[in-house]
Amino acid sequence: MTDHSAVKSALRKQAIELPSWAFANSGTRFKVFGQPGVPRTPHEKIADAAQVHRYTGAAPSVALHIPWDTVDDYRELADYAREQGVRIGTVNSNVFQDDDYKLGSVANPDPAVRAKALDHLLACVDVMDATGSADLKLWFADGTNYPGQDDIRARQDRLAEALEAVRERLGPDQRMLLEYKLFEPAFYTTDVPDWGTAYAHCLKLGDQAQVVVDTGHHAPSTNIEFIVAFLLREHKLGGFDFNSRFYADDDLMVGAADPFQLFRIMYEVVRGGGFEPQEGIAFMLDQCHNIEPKIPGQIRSVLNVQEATAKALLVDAEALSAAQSAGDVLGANAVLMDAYNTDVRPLLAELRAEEGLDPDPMAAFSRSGYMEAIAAERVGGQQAGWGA
Ligand code: AOS
Ligand code: ZN
Ligand code: ZN
Repeated sequence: MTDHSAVKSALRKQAIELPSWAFANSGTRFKVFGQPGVPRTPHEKIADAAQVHRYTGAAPSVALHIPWDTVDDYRELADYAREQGVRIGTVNSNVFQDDDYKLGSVANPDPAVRAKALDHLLACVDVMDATGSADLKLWFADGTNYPGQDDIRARQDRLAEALEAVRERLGPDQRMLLEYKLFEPAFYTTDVPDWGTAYAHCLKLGDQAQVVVDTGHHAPSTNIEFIVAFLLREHKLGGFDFNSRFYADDDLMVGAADPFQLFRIMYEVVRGGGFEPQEGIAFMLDQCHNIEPKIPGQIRSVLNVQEATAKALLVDAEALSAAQSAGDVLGANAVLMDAYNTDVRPLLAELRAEEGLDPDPMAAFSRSGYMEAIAAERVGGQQAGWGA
């Protein structure tokens, strides 16, 4: 039998990072539905994120998105986060919202636009220096819409040049995490479309560059856990952007569309030693709550990651390995499915009680009156894409 105290102690160490933009208004290209009490400033986004940590005990950091979270004094913002009981985590760069970036950012054919994009990336490292953040997350909307529009190879050269300049700027304890995405907003070529491209760039860049797996950024039916296993084996998995999807980059709550896939991913993380501090994997959420309330949406997402992790930790490694060595196909599959089919909610409730938390974070937050208080206090909440 698996030892539950080992499972609990692994779960106690799990830290899930929340995206500041999940607390702001968001929507599709058709409509942004405003919600009452939505944050008006980066400080208010951090205050909301702190609520998620307060009730789950598992979300101690918040990722910033620059320029959406622009402030005059980032040290003060980091102090404020600490006062709220959380810290500032990954800094996300944004080189996609300006008119200048119509044909791309760091891979743009125009050297002036490339220089502007690189300046922004370097400015994001300045923000990291001020907040004490270790990770810069790079996602590029760069690509083309039509065959012949630009030179695919030249764009790779331009991208590589910018990435190298960012790497040179990093401090010794900082990393760059390169995120790939199959398509969107570009529809013909995307300059970092898959893990192979991201991995090849990161290999050239060296130890301070690693790949981010956003679970919504693949072609349908892609075996994401294989990618996780491979990258982890190569020590090139920098982190996750967790969310779930039915069709494209839906950014729905993680574990909502396919909890079994999330379990399979978490199993490969456990199997590959991905919870060991030396792997330094950042477990981030990248989600938008377009129609559901945002703070409870984030709490639910954290609980979903915890549940998948608990199940992955429950896999009987010895029994699995014995069945695999014996070529016992059905036996090996049964070991994995036994863990997946375990109801881990009582175990997690017990763990929370031991930590002095309410066993039911959703209910506890709902009772707290926080949602009603912010709805009354805050008027004019911001859309995720607007700087405060
Ligand atoms: C975009 O699709 C990516 O997932 C990025 O991580 C992006 O920076 C984030 O979703 C905020 O827009
Ligand atoms: Zn992402
Ligand atoms: Zn995305």
